[in-house]
Amino acid sequence: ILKAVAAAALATTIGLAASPSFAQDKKFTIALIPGLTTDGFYITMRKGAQAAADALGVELVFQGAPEFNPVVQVPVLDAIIARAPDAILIAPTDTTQLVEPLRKANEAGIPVITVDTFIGSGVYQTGAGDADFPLSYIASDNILGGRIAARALANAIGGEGKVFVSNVNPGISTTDQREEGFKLEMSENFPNIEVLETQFNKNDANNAASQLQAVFARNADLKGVFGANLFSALGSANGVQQAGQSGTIKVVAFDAPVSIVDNINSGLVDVAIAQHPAEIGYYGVVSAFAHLTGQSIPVSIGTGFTIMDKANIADPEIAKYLYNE
Ligand code: T6T
Repeated sequence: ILKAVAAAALATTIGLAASPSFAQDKKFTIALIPGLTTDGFYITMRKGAQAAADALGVELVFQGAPEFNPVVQVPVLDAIIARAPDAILIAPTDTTQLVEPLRKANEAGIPVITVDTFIGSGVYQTGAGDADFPLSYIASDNILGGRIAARALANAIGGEGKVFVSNVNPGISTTDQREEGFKLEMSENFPNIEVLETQFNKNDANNAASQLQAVFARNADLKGVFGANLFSALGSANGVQQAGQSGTIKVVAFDAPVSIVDNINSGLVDVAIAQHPAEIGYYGVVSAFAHLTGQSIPVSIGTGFTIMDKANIADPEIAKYLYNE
């Protein structure tokens, strides 16, 4: 018997040595469902996810809806569940409306990891809430991001005057937290700044542009705007330009599509806060793979920011964080 065990051990050793170090008998399929497909943020996330999938010999399926909206995201999720992938990475488009649809995946035995956005409170695996079943949450620290935006805007307007937040829709974890962080920072540290009512643009840059002009029409002394995601920021900047207020009404942008470079160089946008979506995608796939191969994984992974302005945007170490299109 001992001989047989030794032979088996030897075979295993030889088998391992002869194959690439991470080779798996089974090729895992990991699905990535973005908030929407036509957004440089998620396109860049996919690139990072694909890099990890290639490194680990995993098949990555990227499937999403053309709009950031739970009504169109849930059918995509259902279709993915029907394909029974080994794991699902998803940016849920609503903190509550995706709970039950994702529970179906969990109950079907498909591990769920949320990337960028979360469901419930975003605190998972505590045994407490009924939305704590995802294994991990991999994302930017969006409250901190909102605080950084507030400091940048306060600085740009000299610490006083009226500003507002251009936001997507209530109920999205990321943009809710950015607004929360922005308002906390303003109320704690900038008593001479008045934050006007938030304008919700439904992730439509055209809405954001007309809302900017409507707020300016009601407040001729408007000093600045915080665009809380890519479309909010681009639209707000367009609105400022259309109102002939470029450089006068200051714009702080969350997210960093390539088109932000011209806006920074022209002075239309003061600061852009780039997230690191490729990292989110990369570590999403790595975490799913680790779980599938029997490793324990962190319940949350925080990725960083790169702050872009006129002084640093030409630096390749900064510009490499611009999003892919
Ligand atoms: O800001 C990102 C993402 O973090 C957010 O959840 C939704 O909007 C973006 O995709 C940018 O459009």
